[in-house]
Amino acid sequence: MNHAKINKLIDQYKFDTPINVTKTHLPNLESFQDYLKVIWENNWVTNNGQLHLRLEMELAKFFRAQYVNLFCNGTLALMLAMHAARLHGEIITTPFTFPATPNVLHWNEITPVFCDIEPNTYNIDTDKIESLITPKTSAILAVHVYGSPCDVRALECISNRHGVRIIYDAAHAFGVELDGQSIADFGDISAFSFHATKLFHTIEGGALVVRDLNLKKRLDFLKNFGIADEETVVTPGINAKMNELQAAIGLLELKNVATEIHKREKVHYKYMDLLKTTPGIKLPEKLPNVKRNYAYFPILIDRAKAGISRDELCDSLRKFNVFPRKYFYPLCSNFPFFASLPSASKEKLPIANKVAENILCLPMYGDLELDNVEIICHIIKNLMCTHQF
Ligand code: T4K
Repeated sequence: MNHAKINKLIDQYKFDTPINVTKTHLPNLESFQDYLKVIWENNWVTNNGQLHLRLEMELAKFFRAQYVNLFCNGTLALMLAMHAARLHGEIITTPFTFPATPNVLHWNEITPVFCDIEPNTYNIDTDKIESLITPKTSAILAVHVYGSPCDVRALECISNRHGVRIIYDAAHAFGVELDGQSIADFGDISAFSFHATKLFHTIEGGALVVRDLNLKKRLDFLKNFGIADEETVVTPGINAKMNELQAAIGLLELKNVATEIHKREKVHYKYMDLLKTTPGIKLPEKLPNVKRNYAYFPILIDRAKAGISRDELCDSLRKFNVFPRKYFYPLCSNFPFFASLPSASKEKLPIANKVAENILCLPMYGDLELDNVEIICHIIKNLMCTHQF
């Protein structure tokens, strides 16, 4: 590594303000204040308020779905999805995800069975699922990682063949369509996260899209302590309700989704264009028949060809005030509380382990200026050269 060259580069290209992996989009303050006035006039701030109901309806339209259920965050939404669907025993899932995915299984006293991923989309490898099915398997919990759809047709076939449910963790997939169909149309339940880091958000929040009215009703009880009416508690529920301030942000942010996706698309193709001939960098795959949402921009570094490792690149970029993230490292199957599971051994998950060691998500958000994308790519290419010598 040539320290003098790197220091010179830092002097030239260091950003004055940090460029993070993402930047929360906030609605216009005055329009939020208008909603605050409504909330103040109603004197109703949570528990199935007017804005909450409106957001549920607008999202049902957006997803072209019959039933949408809102929650205070995506993790509790997913946790209650498992509970409401009465899943038990073992669930086959991907290790290459945010900790929330396998953690909700633990909270439902379900054993995660980790399945390796496929090397292009980084989603669960459907060819490797069936050998993991046992009499205890009740479902497959698949994640549309970075918003790339899983092989939903193959998963549907597996579900029909073995009588197991399919639950999608669609935390990253808001607005994605496959063959013209909303991503929420597949599987038994799709769980979305509306965290502030997502392209559509309610500060904290989440939603489940379900197809069955009984399931929707059960979820309504489960997120509200199991209360059916003032004198009836039907199930040992929990408190996972979305409040009116969150719903107000959601109603405003929903209007911005199309613009946000369009702006991200430009950022995506700028990166693609500038990095396409860079050796040792695997860029996001083309996804035929998919309307993408450009939620993340993951690159996979091949140290031998790039001349720099993922960790060296990440550490060096920080010196330029650029903060990419190693989503999803460490791999969930290597967490101390999962590592002793038979399915968690590294030999059984070679691709997931390799991807987790080499992946880096570059800054991606609608307001990221294209000139800054150019500078980031310039820094990356220069770091690769300076590290080689
Ligand atoms: N399933 C999957 C597959 C998920 O990825 C997630 C969450 C879930 C389930 C669970 O959904 P939730 O329960 O969260 O609704 C972030 C998010 O907190 C998390 O929601 C998300 N996935 C995950 C991929 O990313 P961190 O720990 O990386 O966030 P943090 O605080 O380091 O923020 C990242 C960057 O975002 C910051 O560098 C700057 C920017 N940021 C962040 C915040 C909080 C802002 O610009 N403004 C902000 O207010 O987890």
